[in-house]
This record gives sequence, structure tokens and C-alpha cells, in this order.
Amino acid sequence: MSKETLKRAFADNLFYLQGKYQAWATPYDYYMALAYTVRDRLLHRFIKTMSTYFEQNVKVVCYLSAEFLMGRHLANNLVNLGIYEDIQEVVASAGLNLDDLLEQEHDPGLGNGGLGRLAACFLDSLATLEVPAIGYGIRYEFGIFHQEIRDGWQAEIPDKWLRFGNPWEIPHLEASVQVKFGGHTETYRDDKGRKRVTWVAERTVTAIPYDTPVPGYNTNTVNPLRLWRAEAGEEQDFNFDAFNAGDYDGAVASKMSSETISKVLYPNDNTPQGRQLRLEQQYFFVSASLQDMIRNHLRIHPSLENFHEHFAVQLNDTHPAVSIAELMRLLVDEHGMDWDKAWYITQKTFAYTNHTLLPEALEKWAVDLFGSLLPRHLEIIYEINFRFLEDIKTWFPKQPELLGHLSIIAEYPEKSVRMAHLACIGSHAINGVAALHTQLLQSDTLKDFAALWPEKFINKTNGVTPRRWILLCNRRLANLITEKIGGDWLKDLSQMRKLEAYLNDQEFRRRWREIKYANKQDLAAYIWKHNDIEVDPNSMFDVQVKRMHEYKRQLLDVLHIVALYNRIKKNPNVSITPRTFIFGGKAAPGYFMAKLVIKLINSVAEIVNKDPDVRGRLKVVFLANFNVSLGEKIYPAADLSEQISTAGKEASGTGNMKFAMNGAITIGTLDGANIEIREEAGEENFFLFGLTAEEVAAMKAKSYNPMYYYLTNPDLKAVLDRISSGYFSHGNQEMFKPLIDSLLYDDQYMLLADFQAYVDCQHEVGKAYADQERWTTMSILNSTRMGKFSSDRTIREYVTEIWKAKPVKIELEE
Ligand code: DL6
Repeated sequence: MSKETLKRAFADNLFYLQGKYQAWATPYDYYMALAYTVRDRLLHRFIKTMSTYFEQNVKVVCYLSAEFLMGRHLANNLVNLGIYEDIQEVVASAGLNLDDLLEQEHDPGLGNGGLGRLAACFLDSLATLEVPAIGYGIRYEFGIFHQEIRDGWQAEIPDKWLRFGNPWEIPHLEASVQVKFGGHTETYRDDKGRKRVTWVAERTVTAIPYDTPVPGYNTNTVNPLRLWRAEAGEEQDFNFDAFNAGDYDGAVASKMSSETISKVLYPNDNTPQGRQLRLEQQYFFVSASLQDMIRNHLRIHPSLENFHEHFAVQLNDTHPAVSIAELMRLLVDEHGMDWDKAWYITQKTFAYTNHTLLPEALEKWAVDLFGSLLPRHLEIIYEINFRFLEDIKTWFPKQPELLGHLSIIAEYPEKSVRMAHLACIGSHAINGVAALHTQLLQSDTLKDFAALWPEKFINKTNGVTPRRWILLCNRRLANLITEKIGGDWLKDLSQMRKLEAYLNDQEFRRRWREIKYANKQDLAAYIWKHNDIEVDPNSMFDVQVKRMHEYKRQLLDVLHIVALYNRIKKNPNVSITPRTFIFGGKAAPGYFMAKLVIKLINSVAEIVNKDPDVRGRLKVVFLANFNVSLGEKIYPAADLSEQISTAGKEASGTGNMKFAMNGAITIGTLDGANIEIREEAGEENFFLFGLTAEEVAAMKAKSYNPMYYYLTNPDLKAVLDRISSGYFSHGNQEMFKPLIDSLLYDDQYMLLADFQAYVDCQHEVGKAYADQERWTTMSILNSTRMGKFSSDRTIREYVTEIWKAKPVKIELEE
């Protein structure tokens, strides 16, 4: 790890791995040489970590997730290994700039948004807390699409993230496993005369693991993220008969179809797609991961009877829930275990995290599709369901309606497998991701299960890693914090409270403001470069970045912009706190309304930004391709964090935490983790508006009439009329009609009901920003009081209350 050795390794890697002299090397060559230099330093720890787990026969947490949104690796690894500054010098001595090299790394987009990024934060915390853990998922060849904005519309470009190689992964062909699909089942009697079932599959796919080392911060622990790639089984590799008959497509058709399984991430967030390929993906990674665990277990233990004592498996939403049936199949069919024992082990092994309350986002699979792809699993699910419903009949003989409510199989509108029900029945713990969310799961979405097993339900409010989300992305702020209170806050974020001793220190306050200003200047330069829009870092940076979804209400933000614009048009001299509205986020490609909101934002930007009456007081910017690395530029530069979802709809949110940690103040509803952020920051340091979840439900129950607000609120009417008039669409009155109509005639997410409260609250925000002393105090306190939202706290809770795993020290010999 000495600077000299690092320098030498960097030069050697450029020559031996990239095959370049300095004179010919591109920035990407340098990035690769540096990445290999760092990876080599991780490997020693990685191998030692694995062998320690094996030798000490520890309990391992397996985090099963269809998505891991890791973000770029290089900077994170430098930070966690504690060699960032040294590498900066090494790179500088070669006449290069580290930031330029870091920008070369492709941001691997193997996730959609919050759920995948949470998984990545959890892996960072698990390694930092020295907990033995493996992340299991899919190595998608194409991650989430790259978003471009063309004529204001979203365009989707395939994300070929592996094209130039991936220095962070290590393939392990020798550890491949076979995953079966299709076919039928047969029964037979085993040597003890017991009835057994065997699955005669139609095809087999090979799952090949690729390991990415995940280092903890300031520890020797390096845990694996194991992602599976699908390869055709040998029998499908090449069809010689088809080839000889001149059918060249047919010769590789089966191979192509098997390998499609790990080709592409479904670009949906909170809207599952009931496609066969999606179920294939889910089963593929789940089966491979469980087989991997069983293989490892049997290396040390004579049987699987204590499997649950050595593996805690967390289901990240229902995407991996088929693993409940798969573990039963592996234990009963493949390892000859009795059903009851297998069921005991299964329930003790799994725990389930729910990440959404939106009814349309709860996964269901048509029984026919499920049965044709996984015939044995469907039988197992029926058996689980039968036994479970028999119990229910015995326990609640007078409540026959419970059977329909609780059954894994839904009968209407089509016969389907309810994955959340399977997950609840097969797990020993069920958690929501913020206090309100868990409450609503218990009182609404999963209420029958909560009544049945109250002890299974437990809240685990989300968190984010302060290593990436402060230290790495906001080095200016991190340096100031460490200068004042030392570096322990990086492992114990509650220590940030100590900074409050400087709250009234003028010098500290000045530096706080200077840091925010410098971050805003950097973002302004990015906006200038990418959007050709000049923004003033003295204006308030009012930011909403997240996936585009109607429940998140980006449209409400736009209505506010138009309301301000209307005020200016009515009286060009009106006093308005200058604001730069910054948006970013991807819409699912098939989600028309979300894409139309992107178009509206860009259309409003086009008019407002160039209107001389506005005199630069309002600027609107849509930043294309919001992803982890763009987030790293945005969060530190934000003044105002928009968290304005309809109360009761956002499970938690994690962007809200990243903003607040970096000193942005939230304007938000009482939704998801906003409630806890407000509790921690203090009411006076949070801009609250809008209906509560209870009020939303009550209003819906009474039949909500959005037209009433339009007819009785002249400002709102003027806003909607201006959009309808074609003012932002070159006279085209049709373009935004679907948005306006949905507001006036349906307004599922109650934007109109919350409009005035939002505008009034924004007025207060404007006044507060104009008072820079007040704003500075609020900003400091938001940042210092976010200790609760470190993912270290969340992971500690999972470890002690759900997984019952123990940290293990990794000792490196000198
Ligand atoms: O728990 C992580 C994240 C929450 O912060 C968001 O509030 C929630 O919307 C998101 N849920 C999903 C569920 N989607 N699917 N599939 O992404 O989880």
C-alpha cells in the first residue's frame, strides 16, 4: 500500500494489462490501470475474508436482490481502503488528474432506483460492520437504459456497460450451477417406499457466477457481490441437425433464448411486468444462489438440518420470493428431507422486505405461466397453501372469508400466485422500510397476515451509506466535519451532532455556506456543459431527482413553477426569491404519463428560461440520465429537497436522506421516511405541507372531486389553463391534454387537493432562503441530525433483530 508500490503497480498495469506506453495511453487506459491496481489490493483481503468465513463456520447473510445499483466502484474502493489521497498523489505524479480518471468509469446501472441502491448501501454497511454477507443477483448484460432528451422527450439508449470490460468482477466458471426450466413432474417410490417427486425439466441453463469484491470502510472485510450470468446448457449450445438442414437461425435459437435470461434489466420501478422472461430471471438467480449456499454448507456440514443456523436469507421485495418454493424443492426432492423439517428450515431461513404499497406493484403470476415454467414449484406452492389454509380453518373456523384473503392463490381476475403472500407465509420476519410504511402494511396491504402473525412484523427504516453519500460525493463538507470533530462520524453518523457546538460560530457558518456555494458552482458548470443553460449559484437550487412516477408528483412541482411564472407575467416587478428548478429521473419506457411530464418540464423550461420578463429569476433544468454518479454531483449542491409524494404512497424514499445529510432542507409531505427526517431535524427545520395519509384515504372514501379545486381556486385555474392553452407547446392544445384531463377528472394522486398548501409552503421557503442566516442554521441542523439514516444503523437492526448474525474480524497476516 506504500505510494511507491502503488505507483509502480499503476505503471506496470498500464504496460502489461492495457498494453500501452504512457505516450499512447488514453484516459480510459489510465482508469483501467488504476482500477486493476486497486482491485489487486482488494483481492488479498477478499480471499482472506472468504477463508475466514469458511474456517470459522460463521452464519452468512445472503441478500437476494434482482437489483444492485452499486454506482462507480473506483472512488468508493479508494475511500473504503483509505488510499484516496495517496492515489491522488500517485496519479498527479504521472501528470494526471484523479477526478478525470474517475469520470472514465461506466456507472453500472443494474437497478432501477431506490430498491437497488438500498441493496448497494446495505452491502457497504455489512462489510463496514464486518458482518459475513453475500449479495446475490443477476449480471445483466444491459442495465437500465441511458436516457437522452430529444426535443424535450425521453429517448432510451441501450446501456452497453460491459463493452470495454469490467475490471471489478472475477468470473468463476468452476462454480457454475445448472438451473432447470419447464417440463413436467413424475412421482416414484424411494428405497424406503416413500412417495417422492422428481422434476423432468425441458431445458437447463448454466448459471456462471461473477464476483465483485465489496470492501468495508476502514476494515479488512471484503464481502462478495455474486452476480449470475446465464449461458446455454451444453445440449442447447448448437443444434447440428438444424445447421445441417440449412436452418442457421434455428441452430442457435435455443442458445440465444437461454442466454436472454441475463441480457437486460426490466426498466420498471414500482410497476412489475408480468412477462415470462422476468419470472425466468427471478427463478434463475434464486435457484443458482440457493444451490451455491447448499454446496458451501455441505462442504463443512454433513447434512442440511442446520442450514438455517448458517444462512439468513433476505428477500429484497418479492422478486426473489420463488426461493421459498425452491428451497423446499431442493430440501425435499433433491436432498430427501421430510416436508415438515424442510418447512421449518425454510421459514427460519427467510425474511421478507416489502418496498411498496402501490397495489398495482404487488407481483402476481398467472398460474398457467407459472406452471409451464416451474411445474414442480407450482405443486409445492399448492401444497404450502393447502397446509396453511388447513391451519387457518382450524384456528378460525368461523371466519371462512379469511381463506380467500390469505390464500397464496388469487382466483380473480385470473388465477394467479400472489408472491407477497408466499413471502409472508414462508418467512419468519416481514418488514416495511419506514415507520409509516410498516404501519400501513399492517393496517392495510398485508393486514390479514399482520392480524395472524403480529410478531412477524417489524419496521426497519431505510438508511444510506455516509461513505458514498457524504465522504465521496462531498469531500469539501467531509473535510470540514473531520476537521471539527475527527473522523469517527464516518462509522457512527450520530456523532455529527457534535458539530452543533459550532452552530453559532461565524467562521464555521461562513465555511458551511462557502462549501454549498462551491458545490453549486460545480453543478452550474455541469448544467452549462450539458444543457447549455446558465444558472446562478446564488439562486436557490430547488431539486427533485428520482424516478418519474405520478405518485411522486413531479407534476405538482411544475404547477408551482407555472404559478410563479404567472405571478411574474401579471406583475413583472413582483418580488420573488430567485430559484433554479432542477429535475432528473427516468420514466419506464412504456409509462406514457411519466414521459409526458418530462416533456412538460422541458417545454416549460424552454419558455420560462428565455422570457425577458422573468429576468433570470426562474430557471428550469432537466438533467438527462439521472443515475448514481449524477446524484453524487446533485445532492451536495441542493438547497431545497422536493419530497412531495402523495402521503401514504412512498414507502420510504432514500434520496430524501441523501439531500438532508448534505445540508438541503426538505419540503415534503408526511410520507415515508420524511416523517422520521422531520422528527430528527426538528419541525422548525422542515417545510411541511399537504394531506396526511389518513386524510388522503378519508377523502378518497368520500369521493374526491378535483374539479372543485379548479373551479374555486383562480391561481390553480390560471396554471392549468396556461398549460392547456398550448402556451408551452407552440400552440398545440392537445399535447398536454392527457395530463390536464387526468388532473381534472381523476387526480388519483390528489395534486389539486394539495396545490394551494404546496404553493403557500413554497412561499415560506422563499422567505426563509432570503434570510441566509436562518437558512444556514436550518441547513446545518439538517445535516447534523441525520445520524439515524446511516445504513449502518439499519443494518445493525437487521443483524440483531432478524438475521441473528455476528460480526467477524478479518486478520491480515503481515
Ligand atoms: O426501500 C427502498 C425504496 C424506497 O425507498 C422507495 O420508497 C420505494 O418506492 C422503493 N420501492 C421499489 C419497489 N419497486 N419495485 N419493484 O422500488 O424502495
